[in-house]
Amino acid sequence: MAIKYELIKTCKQSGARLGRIHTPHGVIDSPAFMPVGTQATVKTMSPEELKMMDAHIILSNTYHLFIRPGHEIVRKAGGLHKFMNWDRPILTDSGGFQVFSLSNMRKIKEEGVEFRSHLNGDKLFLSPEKAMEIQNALGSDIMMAFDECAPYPAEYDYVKKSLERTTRWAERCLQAHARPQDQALFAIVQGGMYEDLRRQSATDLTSMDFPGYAIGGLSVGEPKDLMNKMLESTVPLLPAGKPRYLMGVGSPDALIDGSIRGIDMFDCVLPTRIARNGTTMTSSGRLVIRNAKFAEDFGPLDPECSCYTCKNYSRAYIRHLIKADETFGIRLTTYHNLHFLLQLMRDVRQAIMEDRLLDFRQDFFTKYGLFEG
Ligand code: PRF
Ligand code: ZN
Repeated sequence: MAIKYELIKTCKQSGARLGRIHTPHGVIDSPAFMPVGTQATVKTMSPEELKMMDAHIILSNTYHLFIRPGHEIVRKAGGLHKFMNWDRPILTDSGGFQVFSLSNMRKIKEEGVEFRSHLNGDKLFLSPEKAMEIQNALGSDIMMAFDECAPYPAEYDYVKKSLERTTRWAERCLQAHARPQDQALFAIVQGGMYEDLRRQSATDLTSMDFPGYAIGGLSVGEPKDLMNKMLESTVPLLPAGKPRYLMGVGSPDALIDGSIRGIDMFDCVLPTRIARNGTTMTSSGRLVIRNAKFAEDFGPLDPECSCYTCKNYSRAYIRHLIKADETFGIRLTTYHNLHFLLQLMRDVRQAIMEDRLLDFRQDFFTKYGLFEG
């Protein structure tokens, strides 16, 4: 087995899990947030900076690296870790989701998906076997099965056919996986917003014994309550001895609410994406640094933050950089936002340790300005 999940304790107040995920490139404390490095880089951050903020794992993408530079080049470099100079764990998404969200003119068949590159329109093909070949070449610690994320909303009959195909694809991924000894392949539960389909997907996939399970097809535009309901009907069916990963979720409230429902891993482009237009997350809520009211504000982005950005630079300076289109401005906001979410997860883990995650949630939501429910 390429990875091992070690359950340290369950929060008596909330049921959240504190754990350690052991991988060939080191240990991930969980619940964990994974910064997204789609194109073999977490936009504007060096690996040294990611280590300074103590990121344990990053995520990268099969779809993007397949299109450019091509997985054979990454293989020749000695794998993705060497190629990008990151020696901690890497998880790669399978391309399933990105084919649907980015490419044009895709055709889904039993064999796989035909699509056109979002870069130059080239006709390309991804299948379970191809997604495994690419991820085997990249050498990620955790690989994802090739799936279809149904849109929201979607008809019951469509979602049922789609999840059943995703299950058959997961079986083919398992068959095609060439490096199970040093790369862990996670299956992805789908089923749209239908509880019985979610249960069907979870039951069928867990009978196949993957080293970890992801929950896909959520955070696709549905209301928060609906996502939480889907989690509540899915997570209890997943094996307790393996990691559970909620894909594409990363707003502060969803990280806390997902942890409470037994999720161990999360990823999201949110902190890096909003940083690039000058939006930051702080302990008292979101702050748009371009705003004129910060022109002469010489305090840090977040007075409660201990990150490199907040220790050394003011709101006024960062606002100036962003308005002047200076790259250093978005580097500073990106560093802070990633540090903020990594610190949030450290706080969540501490709260689990002390059996007080529901109290922590209440305090955090109140301060962050999220209405309570
Ligand atoms: N499948 C895959 N990647 C994903 C998703 C999914 O359903 C989502 C859904 N939020 C994000 N990333 N393969
Ligand atoms: Zn900061």
